[in-house]
Amino acid sequence: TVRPFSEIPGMWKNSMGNLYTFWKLDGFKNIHHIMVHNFNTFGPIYREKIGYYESVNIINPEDAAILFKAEGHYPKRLRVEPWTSYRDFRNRKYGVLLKDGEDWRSNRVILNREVISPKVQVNFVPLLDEVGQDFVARVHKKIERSGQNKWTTDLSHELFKYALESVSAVLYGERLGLLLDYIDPEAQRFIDCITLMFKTTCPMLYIPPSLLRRLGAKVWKDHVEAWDGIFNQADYCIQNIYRKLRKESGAQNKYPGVLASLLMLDRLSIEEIKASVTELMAGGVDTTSITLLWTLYELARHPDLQEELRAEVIAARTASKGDTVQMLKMVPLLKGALKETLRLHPVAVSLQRYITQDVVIQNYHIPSGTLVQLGLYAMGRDYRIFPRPEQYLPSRWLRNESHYFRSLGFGFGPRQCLGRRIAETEMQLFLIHMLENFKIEKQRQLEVRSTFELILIPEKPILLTIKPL
Ligand code: HEM
Ligand code: 2DC
Repeated sequence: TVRPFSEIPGMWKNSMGNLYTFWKLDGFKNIHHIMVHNFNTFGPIYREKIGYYESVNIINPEDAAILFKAEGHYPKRLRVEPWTSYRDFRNRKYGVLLKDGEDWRSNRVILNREVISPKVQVNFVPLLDEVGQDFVARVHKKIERSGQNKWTTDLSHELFKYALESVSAVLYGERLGLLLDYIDPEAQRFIDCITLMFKTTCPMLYIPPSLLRRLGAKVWKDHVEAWDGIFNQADYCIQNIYRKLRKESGAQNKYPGVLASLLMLDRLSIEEIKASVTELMAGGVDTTSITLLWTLYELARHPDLQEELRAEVIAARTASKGDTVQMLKMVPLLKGALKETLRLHPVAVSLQRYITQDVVIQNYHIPSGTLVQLGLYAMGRDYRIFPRPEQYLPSRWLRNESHYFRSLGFGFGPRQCLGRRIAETEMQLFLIHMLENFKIEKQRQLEVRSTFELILIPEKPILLTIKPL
């Protein structure tokens, strides 16, 4: 017989006490480790209440399947209150990230066509390939200048620029020039604002932003300043394209980018286009760059695997005879490596949905309307789900190990990551160019853990040594 909701194990009775313990344990930074600990204590399902927000947490792929089958027609995830508060405060429209219900769906359907349909990926490849080539040229130059035939560095800043250059190329059909020696200080400021925006979101997840605003808290002020910086820079880029489009007459043959395509399609209002394009631009920086950094870190730790991947890439280059789109279909192990990176180092600590029908998970009844969270980080490291989870094994994604609801780094279903195709293409092309040109090495055999700054990021800088082949 099915057990009632009230019997789900966990610490959900003393929510303010939990908030205090959470605070003391530096829970903000360790949310992912705390979730692993909770699954070890309570088993594969537990209930939790921290401050004002309450959820049921699950870890098994089979349970994730039940969760996503109950997400309804308008899938809704946990609302990031500081983000909506900022928009309310400044009177800005929500983009697809923050919308819900029919408003979300009608916008998302139109955006899907321009951003993640397989049809448009073909347009992105040449743009992203060029950015990849420029990155490699820049690294060669850095190596030359070092005079040591190698370059040892914390690559994160270069990767942020690579990611912003890539997503901008796709959105605006134009280059910002971030891989040149002298870059626009405004673009650097945009990158810094995104980091600050993520960082200042964390404490406000558990304390209502409206309260912090009335108290004049520094964290709220910093958060507003960060979003202001993001919106101003995005506005500047969008205005620029908008003006050009109005001046130009007649159809161009060249692919004009996502923004111009949306403007010409004329099915969303300008304000709606602006809101979603700003989210895409901001969402496209830290996510892919940090995933690439983790991948390079893993390749440096596994030299044999690095050679294997290089061989695959070189063979694909030859076989595809200069057709890059074709080449991307011939690198299964490289794609496995990216999945493996997101398994061990996911960007999102959890996936969440408010379920729209009653379900039974682990033999407990869960009523419609409950916030259910899948612990993505915890799932990726559980030995019952992934054999030898501590090992970085891209080939596990090629073998007949079960993949059922196990590759969820970009979320699932109609509410999954809108930037997924851009991210995947951009990351695959980056790795292809890096593997064709350089050997990646690492200083010492140091383990780097994750820390939570809304997204999961390395707790300390990762130093890599890059050598020409
Ligand atoms: C949503 C992960 C890159 C834009 C999401 C979600 C995840 C995610 C887990 C929530 C999905 C769900 O609830 O099912 C990632 C990862 C990335 C990445 C791992 C790279 C490695 C990007 C990029 C962009 C982007 C490059 C923009 C170009 C968005 C947007 C949403 C989203 C707009 C909200 C979609 C909606 O609510 O309809 N992402 N993301 N992401 N992501 Fe990404
Ligand atoms: C953070 O408890 C932890 O892709 C919270 O590109 C639950 C939660 C809700 C939504 C998640 C968020 C977490 C992590 C960051 C995500 C976000 C949805 C989209 C966002 C996963 C897990 C992200 C990084 C977007 C951000 C776009 C933004 C900069 C405009």
